[in-house]
Amino acid sequence: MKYILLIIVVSLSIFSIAQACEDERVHFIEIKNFAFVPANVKVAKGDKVIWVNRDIIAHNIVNRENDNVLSKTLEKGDMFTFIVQNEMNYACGFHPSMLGSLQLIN
Ligand SMILES: [Cu+2]
Repeated sequence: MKYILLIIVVSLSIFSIAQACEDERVHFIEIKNFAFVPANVKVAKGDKVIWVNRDIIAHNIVNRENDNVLSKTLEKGDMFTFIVQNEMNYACGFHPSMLGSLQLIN
């Protein structure tokens, strides 16, 4: 009986850990050759999005709906972390042809 309880407790713990990992998904977006790669990412609320600038040119992240500048100026190798609250179309403030989007799946 004790073993059965132990198995149940361990199973529930593993399930909780798996659930927690799933709840905190991380999406990496590379900025390279004047583009966001991938440009369109499917996300859920609470997901973490991390942009990494691979270019030698500086870029940033600007919300296209309200022109809010979300990140600092990202130099080569800089990262910007963002927790998803809503869908977002964004651009680079320095290079308006650089476009990307975060699309909500839930
Ligand atoms: Cu740019």
